[in-house]
Amino acid sequence: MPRVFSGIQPSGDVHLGNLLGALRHWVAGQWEWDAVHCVVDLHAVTVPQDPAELRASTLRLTQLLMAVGLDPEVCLIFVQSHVREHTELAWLLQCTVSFGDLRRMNQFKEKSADADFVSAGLFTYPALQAADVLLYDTDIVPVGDDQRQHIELTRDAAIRFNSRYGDTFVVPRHRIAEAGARVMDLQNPTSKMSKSAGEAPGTIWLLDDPPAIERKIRRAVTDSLGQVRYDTVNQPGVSNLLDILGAATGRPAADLEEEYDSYGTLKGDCADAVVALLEPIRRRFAELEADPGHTQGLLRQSAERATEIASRTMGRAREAVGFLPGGNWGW
Ligand code: ATP
Ligand code: LTN
Repeated sequence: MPRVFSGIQPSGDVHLGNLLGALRHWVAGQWEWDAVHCVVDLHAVTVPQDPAELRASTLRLTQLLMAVGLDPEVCLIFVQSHVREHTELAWLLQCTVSFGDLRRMNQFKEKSADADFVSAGLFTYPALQAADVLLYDTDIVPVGDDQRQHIELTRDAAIRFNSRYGDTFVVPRHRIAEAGARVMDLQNPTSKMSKSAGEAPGTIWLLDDPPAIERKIRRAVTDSLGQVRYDTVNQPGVSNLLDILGAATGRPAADLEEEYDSYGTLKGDCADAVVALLEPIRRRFAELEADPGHTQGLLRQSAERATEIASRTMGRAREAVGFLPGGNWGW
């Protein structure tokens, strides 16, 4: 069975873009593939984090993943820092990708542009991401459109490593679903909805209650053209609402435009569809949140299973590079 791997950062609460662009495909994929999903806390510390908040959001994100429908009995859900091989392979891959490759990464350019402090880790972040994927012999990486470049870099890193040192890694490919691949901020529809950079009124959080969802969608920025057209260049706000409605109801956004002639009815239907999508998630999350020990127990077991796979791949990589056996962990 092909393996899929994907990661999500505990850098803030999960939003509608994460759900439509990534998580719901992960949920569907767990039945089709051998699925591995990771809460990537090592990635989150590329920018400063409050330690207590990071701990809490790592647990909370795990619970949210289960609330959206990832079942730890069906797929593997684990925390990145619980498996040391991620940092170890990241080093080898930092020595495999080039400075020029990393400098071209859009996410680095966006995240470093207005930052007072830019860590070296933010720059080398894609090498850690490549390590995540390659450690699990991944065939397919389901992500939103913003991650396309990172997965291409991962492929290049695997190909370069294999050609330098001999066949070591499976070369993965990305899978970007069309609908919901790029949900935009409701207040700023030319920027993607984002956990860390999002404007509160422009971001729908998975745990928002129905009145908050309705208010945010009612106030979403549109335009003064007065026509409902799917045109992401001239009508980014309206197109975003059509995208969200389409992704939430399973219909192509471009088909929906004919059914609406006012922004008010489009917003009303969009809000109803999002409320219906998020209500069951909120309910399941409340149950999981009430028993943190249960989630922590599951994470301990999944760290063991993940380590088994990752340590095998890491052993191959160490041998391929030419490291002398003799480490005190049995290598
Ligand atoms: P941050 O703002 O901290 O970078 P993020 O909101 O981009 O966070 P990630 O943890 O980086 O979220 O991404 C998790 C998954 O959600 C990835 O597969 C990513 O492609 C997808 N994703 C993130 N934002 C969107 C969006 N606005 N629309 C569709 N998919 C998205
Ligand atoms: N960089 C990704 C999160 C991420 C990831 C991964 C996604 C880290 N490791 C491995 C897919 C596969 C992001 O910012 N969304």
